[in-house]
Amino acid sequence: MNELGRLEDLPADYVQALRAQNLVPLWPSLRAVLPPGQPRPATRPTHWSYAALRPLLLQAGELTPIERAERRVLVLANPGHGLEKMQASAAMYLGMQLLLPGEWAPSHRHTPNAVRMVVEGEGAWTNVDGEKCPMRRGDLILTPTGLWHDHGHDGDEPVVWLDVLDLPLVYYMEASYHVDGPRQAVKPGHGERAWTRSGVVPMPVFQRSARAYPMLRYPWVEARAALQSLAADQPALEAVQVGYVNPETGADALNILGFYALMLRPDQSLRLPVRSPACVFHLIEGAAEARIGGERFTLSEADTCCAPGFSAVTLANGSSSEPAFLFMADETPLHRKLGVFENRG
Ligand code: GTQ
Repeated sequence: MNELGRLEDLPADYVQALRAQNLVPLWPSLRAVLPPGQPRPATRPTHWSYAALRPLLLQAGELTPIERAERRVLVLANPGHGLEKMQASAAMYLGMQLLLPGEWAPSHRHTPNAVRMVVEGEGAWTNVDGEKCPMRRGDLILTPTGLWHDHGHDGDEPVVWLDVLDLPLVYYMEASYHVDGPRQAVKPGHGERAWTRSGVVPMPVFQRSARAYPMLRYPWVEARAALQSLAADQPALEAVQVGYVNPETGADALNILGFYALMLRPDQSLRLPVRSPACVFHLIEGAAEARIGGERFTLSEADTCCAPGFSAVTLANGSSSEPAFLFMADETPLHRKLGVFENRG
């Protein structure tokens, strides 16, 4: 590889003359923007302990009333990007949101897509496009781009959930904005009831479903049962994994980020293929260890960690008697659409 010329090699008055015309020489920066062989992600392997963040989140509940916060969220920021960027990876944003009994997070809609992974507490709900979705531990609830949503809480204990948004990407695209709106009336219909049985689906003989997103709530009881059935049916299967899809099209549930649930059998250690997208792991149930690049994280329930793209990841169940269940979010749909997806095995 040739040693490329540096900026300092050029006469200062020449560089100045370029700058005056909004011109920049490529060659001093060529290797930075096109590094050899593989990208150099800013995203760092990072672990967020729920035990450490929970008291700080509850403290936010005392310090800032919901009216002053709109969304009471502590952002899980990746230090590799700089905390102020509020990114977990290039395309993913993660936040832990707290809603206290009786509180209401007002209705709005925005261009970034969001999902909620419910972490703890009973009695909260999200109204998405008129569908009132109860929030139970492990449930995945979509708020696709442009749909109205508000969060309410009729229970009597704090409710916490993990928000995953494609905000960093949409913001980078200069396409991020929100609109406030009135409280949304609850409409009839629950996607997960209509799409509830394997192998048989609603047949819109006269009319295709009017909704681009026919299913908004993916109950954990169903995803967990699917993983256990899969594991029982295929004892030799290494990766006991399901993906959250749009049941009408079979495509990824949302356009930009992908969502999955994974079961590790007791004592199982699973090496994941090295792939281009960054990936987030959130432990729903059990105990696990994540080895990401040279880092090693012990995950307790509700812990979250992040792996940069092109990194070697091994997940291990920390129990010899119980399965472990993980929720995963990644940038695969985006990479595929852009044509840059790679799986290096
Ligand atoms: O609940 O609508 O973590 O709009 C960030 C932005 C949550 C939400 C976040 C949001 C929301």
